[in-house]
Amino acid sequence: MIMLASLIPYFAFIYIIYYLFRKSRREGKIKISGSNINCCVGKQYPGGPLRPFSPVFYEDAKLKTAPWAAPRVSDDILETLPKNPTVEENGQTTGVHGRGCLGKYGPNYAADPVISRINPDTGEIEFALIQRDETPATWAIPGGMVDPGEKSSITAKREFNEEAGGNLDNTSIIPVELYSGYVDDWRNTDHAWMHTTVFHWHDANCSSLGKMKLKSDGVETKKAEWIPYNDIKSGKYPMFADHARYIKMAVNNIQLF
Ligand code: RP5
Repeated sequence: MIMLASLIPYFAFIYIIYYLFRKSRREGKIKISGSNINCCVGKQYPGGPLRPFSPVFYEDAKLKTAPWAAPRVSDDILETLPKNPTVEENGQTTGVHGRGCLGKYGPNYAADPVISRINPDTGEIEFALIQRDETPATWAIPGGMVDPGEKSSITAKREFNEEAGGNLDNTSIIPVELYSGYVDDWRNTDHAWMHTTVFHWHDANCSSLGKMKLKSDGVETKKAEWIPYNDIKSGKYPMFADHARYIKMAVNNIQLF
């Protein structure tokens, strides 16, 4: 009995170490491969390209209080949730279990407004793009997350107005839906991924939307500009996620006009 009692501090020590280890894997910053990771400030992130190794659990500490985030589920429930379809297909992993820094388990719905014009002076196709305020500061279609109950076509307009300082509310140009599905976004994990619907407005005569002066919101976006397609194609403006693919779809759509 006395011998067992003398082991209590030893077991308590082991338990505290185990508890701290589990906590550090679940919250905020974790160390993986020598990198300090905090995905929500856009530094480094263990997700991204599929890797055939054991994933780590990661959920950003901000998710605990963010109003847009769903409540955290237990490990047992997590294992029963639908998996990232790309992971399922390849039998691999993104490297991350849990939500990473996305708010919801499963698909996280976004909408992307692609706005193009033909520049009357150069005859070139140009796109209304923003530079995201994160590192690396890639260029992007000014899209964003769908609010609860919102239609994705409304989200696309709202996000464009907010992030690029334009106005899509009263345009008579009818948008074309170019794509709806999975996004190859660096924030994807095995249990949470981005899904977007892409809408395309094209002003062939540069007589309405094409005349808009763009302006960044100074919060999520650093710059908002009309960018010639040739410069996007040449790689001068590194693009966020799958956005170069959506721009290419829009160019194919313009050729049908
Ligand atoms: C991408 O993330 C989508 O294509 C959309 O443009 C964007 C939405 O995320 P936030 O801009 O809100 O970070 O996957």
